[in-house]
Amino acid sequence: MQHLLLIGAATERMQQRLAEHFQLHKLSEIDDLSGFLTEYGARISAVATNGHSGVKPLIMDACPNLKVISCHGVGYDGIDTATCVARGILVSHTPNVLNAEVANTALMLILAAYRNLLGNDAYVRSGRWLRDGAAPLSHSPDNRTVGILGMGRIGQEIAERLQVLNSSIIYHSRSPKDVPYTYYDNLTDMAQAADVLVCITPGGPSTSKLINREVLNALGPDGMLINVSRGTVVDEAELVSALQEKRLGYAGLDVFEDEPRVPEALFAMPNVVLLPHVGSATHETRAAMAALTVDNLIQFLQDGSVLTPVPECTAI
Ligand code: NAP
Ligand code: 8YV
Repeated sequence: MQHLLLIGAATERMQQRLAEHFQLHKLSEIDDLSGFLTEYGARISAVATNGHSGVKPLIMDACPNLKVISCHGVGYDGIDTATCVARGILVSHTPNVLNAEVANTALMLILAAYRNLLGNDAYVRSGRWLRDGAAPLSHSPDNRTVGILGMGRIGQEIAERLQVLNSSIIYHSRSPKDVPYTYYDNLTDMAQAADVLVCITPGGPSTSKLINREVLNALGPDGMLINVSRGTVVDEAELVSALQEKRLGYAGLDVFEDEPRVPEALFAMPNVVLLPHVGSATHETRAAMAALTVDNLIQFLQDGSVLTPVPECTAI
């Protein structure tokens, strides 16, 4: 049996399936990593991980016969694909099976922010409804112009689901896509035209801090920023000051620059909705992601290919 190193959490079912096909080693149960790598490093041919944990250089270097990395998640910014390509290591990820869930999360954040879901819930629980009467009015999410940064698999699903709110969809990516929405080749111009800006690009250097002061100012004091992509896409310090100075109206955030650390300045803001990176985190979707993570590895055992390679590895 080939040896597999499991990095990060995995459901019981996923662990069970991995153990049926591989000699399974769980990083979480290894006390002496350097001792483990000395003994098993050369025997590890497969890794299952997630996009955040990735595979650290220490492990990459100590596993010279690594052949496949299966990422549980569509984003794989924690995996050094350039090194993988150079070493002939195949990398797979889990696209599409989570599109609907992440799109639901974006919609949930838009609705919660406009309709003051958290404030109204607190209004009931704290007894203010009884004491003070009707709650203050909120704003409607209907008929808004929504700018999507990243019109890929999930971006397109978000656009489709936004039809129920009668949204006008505009978008920005590096190249126009074959979609019935208006393309902006300039992100600031799109922010200027949008009521809501939804970030759903990959993370990594090419998208680092795309949402900067200029973009936030263009979105404006009534504007809303939704981030379900990666925290690195937004300049978080600029976001906090835009909200503090009321240059931005609302924010709905599932991801942060330094997770699980979230700027405490955001905690007291009633116009901000915060989630602990749960865009895909339902039992149903995580089961589908786990199944694809393992299926990729089984496919590799069968014929040396994977079902859903990351684009960098399609030629391997
Ligand atoms: P995808 O199909 O590859 O789409 C990514 C889109 O981003 C493409 O339209 C791409 O178009 C655009 N893009 C890439 N780099 C860009 C740049 N520098 N500037 C502007 N646009 C850029 O990916 P997906 O499956 O939709 O997933 C997107 C990301 O969502 C993942 O990589 C992950 O980081 C995040 N995600 C988060 C959660 C969560 O739990 N919150 C869950 C799943 C995924 P161009 O190449 O033409 O620019
Ligand atoms: C998860 C995600 O946080 O798929 C992604 O890119 O961000 C999420 O679905 C994670 O990757 C699960 O391991």
